[in-house]
Amino acid sequence: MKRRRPFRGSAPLALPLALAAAPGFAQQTGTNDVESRVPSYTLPDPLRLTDATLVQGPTDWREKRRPELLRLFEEHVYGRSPARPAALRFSVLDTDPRAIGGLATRRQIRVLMDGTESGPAFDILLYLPNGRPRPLPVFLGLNFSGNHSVHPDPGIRLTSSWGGDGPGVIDGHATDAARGSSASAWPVERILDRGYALATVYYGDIEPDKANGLKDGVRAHFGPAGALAASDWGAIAAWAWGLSRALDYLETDPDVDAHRALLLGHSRLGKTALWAGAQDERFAMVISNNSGEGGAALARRWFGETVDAITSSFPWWFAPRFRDYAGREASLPVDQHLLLALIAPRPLYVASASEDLWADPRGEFLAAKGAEPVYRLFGRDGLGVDDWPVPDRPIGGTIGYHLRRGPHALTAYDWEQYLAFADRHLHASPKDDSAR
Ligand code: GTR
Repeated sequence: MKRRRPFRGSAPLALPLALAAAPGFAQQTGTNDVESRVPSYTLPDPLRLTDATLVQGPTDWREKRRPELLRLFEEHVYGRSPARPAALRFSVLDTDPRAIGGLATRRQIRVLMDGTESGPAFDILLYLPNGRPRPLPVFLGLNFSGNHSVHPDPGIRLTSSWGGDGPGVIDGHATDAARGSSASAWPVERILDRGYALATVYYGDIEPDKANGLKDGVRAHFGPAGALAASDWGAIAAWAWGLSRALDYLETDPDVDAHRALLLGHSRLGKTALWAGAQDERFAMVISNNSGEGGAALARRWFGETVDAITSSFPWWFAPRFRDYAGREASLPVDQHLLLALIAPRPLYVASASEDLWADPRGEFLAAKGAEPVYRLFGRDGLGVDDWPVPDRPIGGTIGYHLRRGPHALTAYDWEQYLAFADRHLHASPKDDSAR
């Protein structure tokens, strides 16, 4: 999708969990792609407060540990986001009941973040399968290249925001040639056929993904103004905030059951989906596809991308303070298993790809494993296995996981697992709040 740093190495081996704690080096520089060189590390205990008190049950988690962790992730990793703007308003731009050859109703909605037509805004593309009982469960995900890139449907508005450098984009502006350019990541017909609505938003509409993108995005409008302080929000937090504003709209759409909103994201947008889902408990399920460092992968595990690498290449993604932990991951007060734990007790799916070593597939599995104690606190199961599964064998209970054979991507295979997982946890029970 986007340019990735080159990474050497062979496909990861299915090693027993115990090897994660092989004795090793105290401090590393550079990156590592050799499992046997991963040093030992100790993860913060999800069920112990910073003052060392043990979390005794769901009430302690909700009232003490969860707020504490949210604050720590804000302060040290993603930065603090503002509340929902009081003036937030939605404008339905168009509804076509006969889109995609009559398969779906296409609705496009403009989210006016300060309530004015001239202020910051982004567009939601919503497909509703026709002939299905409403309100419908809905997948929501940010896309990388514009709403028009998810399907060749000529009725989708071309984004007028900065569109990066993808196919059909000329000098940052999307053209008709860009229609459907990301369709392989968005099997729209299949999703609709399975009885789900699909809502998507171009992340660049919320804030352009570039070093100076801040001046053209929501952070410029909702502040704070001037130079960023250590715990001010980064771009991931801004995109995540946009997802909550999209859900604000979905709550008002009578064709959608916002209690069954399934949040999905790939790669940097997987990191974003996790942070949005961690903060906003209205999301009924969260899916992280190959989210890697700053997403589902453990920061303390020296494998693949590091805090140093990610904050050197993409300093604007995080709160400025995150950079302080480059090469000092062990002193981070959180690690990413705690981000996953913040989704509990809601269904969570973490997916890796065997050739995606930069994202540390095994570290993603181990983070999911590390979140299990919180699911158990709520009487839910977690992954249901101890060993990292072989490729193409999906596993899981309330936490789903698979290691797809192949490269960093969001594929039809990934979607099939998400649809099955969603069916299992949410589809059969409209308006059922039990999973929340
Ligand atoms: C890479 C980055 C990863 C991942 C990826 C993507 O270059 O190092 O953390 O987010 O981009 O979003 O495609």
